[in-house]
Amino acid sequence: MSDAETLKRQAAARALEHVRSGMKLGLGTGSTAKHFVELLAERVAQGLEVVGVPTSEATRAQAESLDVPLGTLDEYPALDLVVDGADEVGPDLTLIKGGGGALLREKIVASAAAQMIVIADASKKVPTLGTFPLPIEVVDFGVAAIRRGIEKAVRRAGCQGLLTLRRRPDGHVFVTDQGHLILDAAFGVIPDPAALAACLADVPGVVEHGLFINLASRVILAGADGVTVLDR
Ligand code: ABF
Repeated sequence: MSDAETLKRQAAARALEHVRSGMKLGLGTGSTAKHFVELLAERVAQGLEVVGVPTSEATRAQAESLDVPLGTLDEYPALDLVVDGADEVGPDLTLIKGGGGALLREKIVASAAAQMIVIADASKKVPTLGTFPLPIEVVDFGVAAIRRGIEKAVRRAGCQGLLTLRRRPDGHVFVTDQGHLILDAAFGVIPDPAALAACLADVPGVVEHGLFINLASRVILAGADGVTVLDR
């Protein structure tokens, strides 16, 4: 396992310490969350009783293949805990998420959970959000007009930058699990995440964005010098 994967696994292992039998658990998406699901499956095989609610079809497939019992958010609308990754962790545990394209389900699941623990390698911690392009999920109608609406709105929050329609490695347009498209916004710096979130919420056609504000209660970062826990 590479050094980076080892760090992700360390963060995932620390998060697993928060899991108790009987919990309803949101299961995140991405390479770090994948480690968590693998470790969770080992505990389930040893008798831990949990129900997982996956945040993506990819995580559902992984969890199913490892025999982690699953349910839906309709069956379990109040979750005890969600463990998920992030693309950037900023001040006050504000996050950029959605690099994996699952931000909409991730945010719905996080909002349904009593606690959200984010796991990441320490490189994800930043003094100011925005180096990682902000994913903005939009409907599949009038994307050029939605893009113009976003460009206009974000200026009110002091942001500007190129919006790129996300594509898959094979060149086809990326479509989310909910059938939407993603515009990745390269702002460089997001001076006021809450103001930006409010501006984006006003744009017709924007379904959701990757700014997670006041959702993460704990961030577990694994770095070369050990594991750091940040609480909000
Ligand atoms: C999900 O996976 C996303 O919200 C985030 O975009 C990404 C992080 O992936 P990784 O753990 O692979 O860096 O959590």
